[in-house]
Parts: sequence; structure tokens; C-alpha cells
Amino acid sequence: MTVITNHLPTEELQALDAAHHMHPFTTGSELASKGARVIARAEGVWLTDSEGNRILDAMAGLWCVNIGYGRKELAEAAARQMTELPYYNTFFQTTHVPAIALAERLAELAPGDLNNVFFASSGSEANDTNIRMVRTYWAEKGKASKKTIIARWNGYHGSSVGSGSLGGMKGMHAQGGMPIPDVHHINQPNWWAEGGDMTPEDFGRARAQELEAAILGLGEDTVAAFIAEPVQGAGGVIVPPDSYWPEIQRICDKYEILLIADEVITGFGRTGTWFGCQTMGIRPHIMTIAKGLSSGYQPIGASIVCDEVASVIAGTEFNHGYTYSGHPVACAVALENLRLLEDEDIVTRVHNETMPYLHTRWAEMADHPLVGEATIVGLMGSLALTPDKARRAAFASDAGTVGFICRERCFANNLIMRHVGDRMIISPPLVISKAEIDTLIDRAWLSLNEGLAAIKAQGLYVAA
Ligand code: PXG
Repeated sequence: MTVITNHLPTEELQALDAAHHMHPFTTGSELASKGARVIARAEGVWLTDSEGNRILDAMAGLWCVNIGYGRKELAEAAARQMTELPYYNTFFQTTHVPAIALAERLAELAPGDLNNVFFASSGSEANDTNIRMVRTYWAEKGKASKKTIIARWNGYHGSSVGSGSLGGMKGMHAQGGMPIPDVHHINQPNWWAEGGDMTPEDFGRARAQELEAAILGLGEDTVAAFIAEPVQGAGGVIVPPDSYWPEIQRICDKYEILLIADEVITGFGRTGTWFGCQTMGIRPHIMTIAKGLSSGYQPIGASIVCDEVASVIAGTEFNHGYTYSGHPVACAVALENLRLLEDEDIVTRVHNETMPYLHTRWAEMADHPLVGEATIVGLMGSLALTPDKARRAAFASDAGTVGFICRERCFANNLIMRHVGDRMIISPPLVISKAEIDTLIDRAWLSLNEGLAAIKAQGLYVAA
């Protein structure tokens, strides 16, 4: 057996990785010939790779390391819990203190009467719970025909068969038999790309009204729920026009459709408040959470459920659950993460200091010749790249060609800023300092300069 340590040369690690490790959302053969980047350790907002490069992680891992890397308190919480009770399940009329304490804490933090927590180990699992829970809710209410869940194209809700079906990623639907039946997609409120000549406000309202049209088209008695991210994350940080969410809320109220806010990215301070639904002014019946719940230090997710739905579900045996639902170590780490976020006033600090500063600096990016719009909510932002700002034009090349070139320049400049199609996105740890924001902006600007030179040299600076 090979003992794998960070002291092996990078090429050896890459070769072993290519030989045995299948990566998510990756063309394995391409990566094998190129070699994966090996991350060795991290502190604060900084990653160190196997070559000793210090990289500013403006994505907080995969939108999750809200508290920043290297918090020993979380490691100690895990060690304490592992020593005391490393595992026990929450099936068969059993419970334990970490699950009790975390559920109580989440009920306190979550708005309104979202007081009931069903644990999972990821956002995908939690959304699978939601599919079954909302359908069971309506069945128990004597309305078993209310099964359809309406979601959005270019939304992301996970990668399991159920949650991937809720998501509106066509590339995912094309593989492996998705979507499952009784899921219906409406268009996203992406004004930049799809708003045409409409004002953002009119467009936002029109896109929200697609929900009403869908409910009426499918039949009110067939629709169980609407699920959406308060701000789309993986779809490219698409910030809806202000008119969008109030109209969605009105429609859900009018037709008594359950509203599921997928807060896997927007939860735990990301948008400058504890939850994205507070930033967007919506009242969900269920929130999906994961990622920032433990700042990614342990795999944990959950559905936080309102009293009405929970009380109906409590009236039957809900035949659902995971071996690791309420895993004690994950719960203990999440509790400690929440304690730090609160004791150190991190969400307040984001709201009052970091967010205003990042917003000012991010807005400057709109002056870059490649950038059509620079949008941001809390600490999640995006840049729409365009060859023609006035027309909000797309590039003539396949979507993502230019974004990929710019992302490669970011990586070369030791900045993790991702691309989604031809949008560049950031979601840094909430603990990022003003000086680190300056570094982020400097590196982003430099990378876009280099990207612009490269796309011009390759003849790609052409509007569709
Ligand atoms: N809902 C939302 C809104 C998400 O962003 C999930 C559910 C699924 O969570 P799990 O824990 O099952 O992955 C997510 C996850 C990307 C990227 O490339 C985004 C996610 C996951 C992986 C990659 O932006 N979001």
C-alpha cells in the first residue's frame, strides 16, 4: 500500500490521482493528461498547494467555508465529540445531545415558525427529503394529487437523482435518466442574458408570473411546491430584479403552494443576513441548508420545516432518513461553527463592514472593458463578460469559452475566481479582510486584462 502524504512530489500525487480517483463534474481523461491541482493546507482565506503557492480562495471552497480555514475550535469540537460518542443514529426512537442542541439552535436562528429540523449529510440529500416531505404533506392532507414541484431552469439543487431533477441544469438532465416525473421548470430571472428590451423590474415581474401561468396550466390541484434559491449560486450568481420575489410570494400565498427556499449557499451570513430569505423578504415553508452550516468542516445538511408542515408530517410515519441524519460529530462541529459566527459577530461584521467595502470595490470591476455588469449581494458576486456592453451581447464563441480563459488567468495569478459560462463568480469566506479584498480585486483585474489579451489574440473578441 502506498502511504500518501503531502511530501510526495506533485507529479506523483497527480499520477496516483489520475489512476484511481474519479472527480465530480470533470472530464476524467482531460484532467488525467493535465494533472489536478493538489491543495495541501489552508488558513483564513488562503490555500497552499503542493508547490507552495499561496492562493486567495475567493470561492470559500465550494461556497461553504464561511468561517474561513484553520479554525482549531472546530477541530477540537470534533475531537471531543468523537471521543464521547462518535456515532449513534436518530432512528428507532433514539436521540443524542448534539442533534438536540443543533436542532434547537437552528429553530432559534431561522425566521418565523421554521422550528423543525430534519437532518441530512448534504444539500442534495436535504432536497430529496423535501421532495418526499411536501408530497407526503399533501397526501396526508387528503390532496394526494398535489405532487408536482415547480423549479427553475439554471437553478441548482444538488446532484442526486431527485435534487438534480429539481435543478434546471440541462447537461445534468441529459445523463442518467433525469428528471424524475412531476417536476416542472420555469425560466430564471436572469435579466442580463434574457431580459431583452424590458426594464429589470418588468422582466422580474414577468418571470415571476411564469409561476402563476405554470400553476394554472398544470392545474392548481396538482402543484405541491415551488423551490428556488433566493439568489442563484451555481447558475452564475444571478441576482433577481427587486420585483421578482414579492410577486413569487404573492403567487405562492394565493394558490397555497409550499415555498421551499434552497439556502444551501445563501444561508449563514452569505447575503449579509443569516438567511437569504431575510435579505430577499420571503417567507418559506421549508429551507434547505448545508455548506455554511458547518462551514464545510463536516458534511451536514438539513431541511428546516415550518410548524404546519411538521405537525402534519408528525401525524404519520415518515419513511425516510439517512444513516448519518443528525450525525453527532457533524452536529457538534456545526454547533461550534454557529457559536463562532455569533460570538465573533461575523454576520454583523459582514453586513456593516465587509459587504459595503466589497460592494464598492466590486462595482469598480464594471469599468473593465470585458465586464458588462458587476452584480453582488452580500458576499456573493458575479461579472457578466461581454464583447459589447451597450447591447449586453454574448460572445460568438460557445458559452464558457471566454469564461474558461479568464478563469485560467485567475488560477495562474493565484486567485480562485470561477466561471459559469461567461460569468465570473466569487463567494469568499465571510472573514475576508479589507486588505484581502483589495488583493482579490487587483488579481481579478489583472486576470481579466490577461484574459482580454488572450481572447483578442485568439480572435474570440467577437459578439454573437
Ligand atoms: N442546493 C444548492 C443551492 C447548492 O448550491 C446543493 C443544493 C447541493 O448540495 P450538496 O451538498 O449535495 O452538494 C448545492 C450545492 C458549483 C457547485 O460548481 C455548487 C454546489 C455544489 C457543487 C458545485 O458552483 N452547490
